[in-house]
Amino acid sequence: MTISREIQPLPLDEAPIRKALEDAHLPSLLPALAQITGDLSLLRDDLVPETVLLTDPQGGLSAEAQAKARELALQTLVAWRDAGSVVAPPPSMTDVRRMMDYLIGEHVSDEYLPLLLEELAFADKDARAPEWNKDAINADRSMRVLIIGAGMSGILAAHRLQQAGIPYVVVEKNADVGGTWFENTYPGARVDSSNHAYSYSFMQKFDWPYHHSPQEVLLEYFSDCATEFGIRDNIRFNTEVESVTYDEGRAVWAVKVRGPEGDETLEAEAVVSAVGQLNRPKMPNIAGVGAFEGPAFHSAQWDHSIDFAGKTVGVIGTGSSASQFIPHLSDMAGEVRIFQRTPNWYAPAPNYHERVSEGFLWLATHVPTYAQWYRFWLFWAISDGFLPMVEVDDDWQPGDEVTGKLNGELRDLLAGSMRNYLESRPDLIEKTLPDFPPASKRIVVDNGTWPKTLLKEHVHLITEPIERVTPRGLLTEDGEEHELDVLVYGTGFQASKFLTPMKVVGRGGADMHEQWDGDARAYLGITMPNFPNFFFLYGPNTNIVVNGSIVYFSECEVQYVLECLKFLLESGQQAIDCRTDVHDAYNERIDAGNLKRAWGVSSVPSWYKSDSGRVAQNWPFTLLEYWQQTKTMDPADYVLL
Ligand code: N01
Repeated sequence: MTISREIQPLPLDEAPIRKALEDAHLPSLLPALAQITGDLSLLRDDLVPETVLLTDPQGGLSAEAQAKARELALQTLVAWRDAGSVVAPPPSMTDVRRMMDYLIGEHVSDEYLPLLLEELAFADKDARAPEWNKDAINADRSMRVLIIGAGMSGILAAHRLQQAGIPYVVVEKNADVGGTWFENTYPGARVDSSNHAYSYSFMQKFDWPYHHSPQEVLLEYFSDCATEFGIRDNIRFNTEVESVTYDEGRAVWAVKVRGPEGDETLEAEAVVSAVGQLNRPKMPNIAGVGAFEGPAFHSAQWDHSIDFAGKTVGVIGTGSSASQFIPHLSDMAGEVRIFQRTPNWYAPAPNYHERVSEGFLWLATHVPTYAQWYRFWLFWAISDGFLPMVEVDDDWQPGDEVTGKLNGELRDLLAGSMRNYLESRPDLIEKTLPDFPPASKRIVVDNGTWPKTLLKEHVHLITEPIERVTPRGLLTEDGEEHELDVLVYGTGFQASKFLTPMKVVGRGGADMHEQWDGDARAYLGITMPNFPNFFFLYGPNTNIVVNGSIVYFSECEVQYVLECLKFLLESGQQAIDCRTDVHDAYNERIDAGNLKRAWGVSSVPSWYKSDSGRVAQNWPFTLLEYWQQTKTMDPADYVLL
């Protein structure tokens, strides 16, 4: 089991405490100490952080203030240990608010408090667990739920249904759980949000080895969650859903699956799609794909049998995946030719490849609530406060390099960082600096590895468009044929083709894909008209761009789905079908919101948009708003069947 939430006793020797404090994240440590001792005077005015910025973890505290804070922490921990290491009773709301205010250096708005308390999950309290049970509400009612997919969202949905006593089965096409973390095994795959935030709020892990852990650590985490939740026996592995059809007369979904034993039809009163947005590899629409005679594969289907030593490897694409595996390829291969169609913005994350320091780890596993306060700090640093940086000002014009004042400041920061690295190669600066606003497409996380890779002599960045794939390599429009030994497609996923290739047929024979007509929409990203009791997790317009972790969204979505099921049990209704007017009005607002964001107005290609150019993936508003909207279910939004 890798999910450790154990807190070790403090040692009698002061030396290890003092040593660990050298690595302390002080803005998180002092509220933790205030909480365990109940002594809020520790949150001294002279030690209040000025900022919450990922690039300035100590919040602008001067060296002198940091030294004072460390000494104060040492004295406090020693005294607390000597008094028996008894954790003070849970703090009052007023006290929690004071701790939060201290940590972020300003007043936390009232609206955020309940959300933040859930996210903090002190004392292992799972505030989002259903406090009801199906049989207590209606033991006789048949309420079987079929979940498609056992990745991060599917595991979560299964756990919540189990907590509520609702029978469920999970159908998973792969041989094990983990979804994206099971499939993407390319070298260098790691989570590009901090894993202290990219984890379930109620299953926080205190001993993450890295700030951004590699794929195998994330896979282990989700796998251990599945085991600990006790859901594995309800998962049918190596089984793929082919079609889902609603039987109106019986208010039951017939789910046709293909598994090791052949085809079978399962029945359920409700279906939860947890298939993810970045699930089906996308091959580029370049002439001759398939013509290359050497080994060729997509990043999500990495061929681990290949020995790259001495080989010339071509890579199409420079998105988040390619930016992670190309540096590793450059260590292994003789030559790497990178074919870039559109450049990216790179966000500096200095700790991207770093192990969590020993001192931090020690504190996280010896000081109760320290890890949770660090999660809160991250939540604040990456969340709603960041949104204004991608807003479109009223005087924005198509073609502008920034969408507004703050976006311009972000641009300067990112461009400055890239220029510094590539100072010696103006040609690379020219090729890598985008002429479009930051956040028009996904900003790639980096710690300087990308520009350093480009500077290697055997790495070539080619921006000449590809004309076609040939048996020997890639022909670019300037007439040059780039001969390759291996070709890797880092070309992303069919993100806007939600639920492809499944066929889903709802009320009145409505076909889900036909209804969407290439442009997926849903109410809250969760339900859509004509598909009663069918719920999406990570559905249309629930992807976040700059603010937060996608696990947070899944937790909100699952909470809403559970509310819907509870309503069905309590009301005795057979099914709920989203009202068309509610769905349409909601989507109008989403579209208008996205048009006020960099990714909505920009014309650069990105997986955020469907073929029509509409942003079908992204949520344009705050995290708070999504939490508020999904906290409860309003029956008035639905046709009751
Ligand atoms: O895919 P992408 P990705 N000709 O779609 C290029 C998540 N992720 O797999 O920019 C030439 O971003 C395309 O060029 P362009 C993360 O959310 C998470 O890299 O469209 N080039 C682009 O460069 C990420 O955003 C982690 O002009 C073509 C690339 O292929 C998402 O997955 C790690 C082309 C595709 O980039 C997808 O990232 C990795 C063509 N015809 C990924 N077609 C984590 O850490 C496409 N391209 C959790």
